[in-house]
Parts: sequence; structure tokens; C-alpha cells
Amino acid sequence: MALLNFEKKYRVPGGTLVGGDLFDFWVGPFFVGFFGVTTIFFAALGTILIFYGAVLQGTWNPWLISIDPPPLEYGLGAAPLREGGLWQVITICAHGAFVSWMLREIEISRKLGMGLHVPFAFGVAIFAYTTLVVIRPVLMGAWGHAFPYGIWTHLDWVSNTGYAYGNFHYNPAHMIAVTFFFTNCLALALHGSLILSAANPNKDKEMRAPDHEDTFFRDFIGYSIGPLGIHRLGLLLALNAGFWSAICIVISGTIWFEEWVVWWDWWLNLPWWADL
Ligand code: UQ2
Repeated sequence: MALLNFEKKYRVPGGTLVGGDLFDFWVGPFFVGFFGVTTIFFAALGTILIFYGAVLQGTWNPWLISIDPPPLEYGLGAAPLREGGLWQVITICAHGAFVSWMLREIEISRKLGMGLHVPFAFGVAIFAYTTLVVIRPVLMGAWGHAFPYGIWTHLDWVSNTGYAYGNFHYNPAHMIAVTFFFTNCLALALHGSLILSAANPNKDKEMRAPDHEDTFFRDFIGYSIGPLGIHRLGLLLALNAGFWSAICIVISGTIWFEEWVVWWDWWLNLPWWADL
């Protein structure tokens, strides 16, 4: 079905979670919906506040603009705008925009009668962000433990936080996350190259079908995960990369306080060689 005919057929009322058919319309190619409106609202307000923060800071150098969380002394309280309050309001706006965006994905999925895999996947990304700026700071008792919104300063934060626990690469959950990121990279390289090798032939050559893709991997390693399976695997790898990233940071400073390399002492202390 041609794209324009398809859209005419499926751009029908219904499927909204909030607002009934009040916002159930399109602007150009974009579905609006209640959550399209709230996304625009929070994103615009948050962006304006970031610019306001830059004015207060006195720099327009995009590398150096930084919206910092409150100093640790404010604990979990509300801070004055210039001392982290701006960061607090911007964090609320970010959550408003991200969650609105996810709910808009849900409305569009419902309209089209599709699964909710895309909003679920985006939810895992939101979870990773929320872990950094809400869950871990709350568990540690101060908003000041969150990261600053600046290109350079957030790198400083990652560096400082990492070295506060010796070397973060010894963090077992960090190891799991990194392994998922790399495996995800391998899977997407295999998948992207395989699809292009079959579906994007040279001029005057015939396109190959999924049977060829399967056969390539059966000839090669005796196993093909299949054209649907590779996408299940990809989603699994990607979501786990984000999930274990959140886990590796949330356990640092909440249930583990030492250098991460010390965690591995349990191995050295196993009873059958501890006394050797
Ligand atoms: C595959 C298949 C695809 C693919 C890819 C494979 C036809 C179009 C990439 C091969 C993938 C395998 C064997 C799994 C590799 C495992 C890990 C953990 C990276 O068989 O079916 O569909 O794109």
C-alpha cells in the first residue's frame, strides 16, 4: 500500500489515553495528542530555563554552559534558583518531556494496533536517566549527588564519580553493562551487514530474500537465529545495556562504598584457598 493511502486508512480517531478526541489530530505529518502538547510544553520550558541558566552563569560557550545541581548541604530540600533550584526545575521538565514522549508513543502504538515495544524500550532509557538524577541521589540523601547538565561538567562528574570508587571497570555490574554494549555492537554489525548484503544488491543484480540470510549463517556457523530472532536479540541486548548501566551506578555509594576492586576479595576469600 502506498504510504499516503496507508496513512489515510490508519489516521483514524481513537486509542488516546487522555483527552478523548480533543487533541486527536495531526499537524502535517505529526500526531499531536494530549502528550504531544505536554511534550512541547516541558521541552520548551526546560530549554528556556537552560538558556536562563547560561545567562546567570555568564557564558554562551556551549562546551562550558553548566546547570549544576544544588550543593550537598541542601540535602533533598528545594534550593534557590541560582543554587541548584534551576537544575531541580529543569530535571522536572526533563521528566515531564520524556514521560510525555513515551506516553505519546503508547497512544500512536495503540492507534495502529501495534505492540508497546517501542515505548517500553524508551522507558528503559528514562529509567537509566532517572536512576542517575533521582533514585541514587535520593538514596544517598542529597540532590548534589546528581550529575550537572553541561557538556564538559558532566564528563568531570563521570570521571570524579568513577575514580571515587577506585576504578569503575572493576564494578561487576559495569562489566555486565559493557559486555551488553559490545555484544549489541556485534549483533548490529552482523545484522546491518547481512541485510545490506542481501537486500541492497549492485545494479542489475537480483535482491536476495531472508532464506539467503538464514543460509549464510547456517553455512557459516551451523546456526541462524532468524530474521525475527535477531531483532529480539538486539532489543534484549540494548535494553540490558541500559538496565545494567543504571544498576552499576545505583549500587555505588548506596550499598557499596569502597573501591570496586575490593569487591573481588570474595573470590580470594573462598574457603578452599583462603588460608593458603
Ligand atoms: C541471523 C539472521 C538475521 C541476522 C543475523 C543473523 C536470518 C536477518 C545477524 C545471525 C545472528 C546470530 C547467529 C546470533 C549471533 C549472536 C550474538 C550474541 C551476537 O541468523 O537470520 O536476520 O541479521
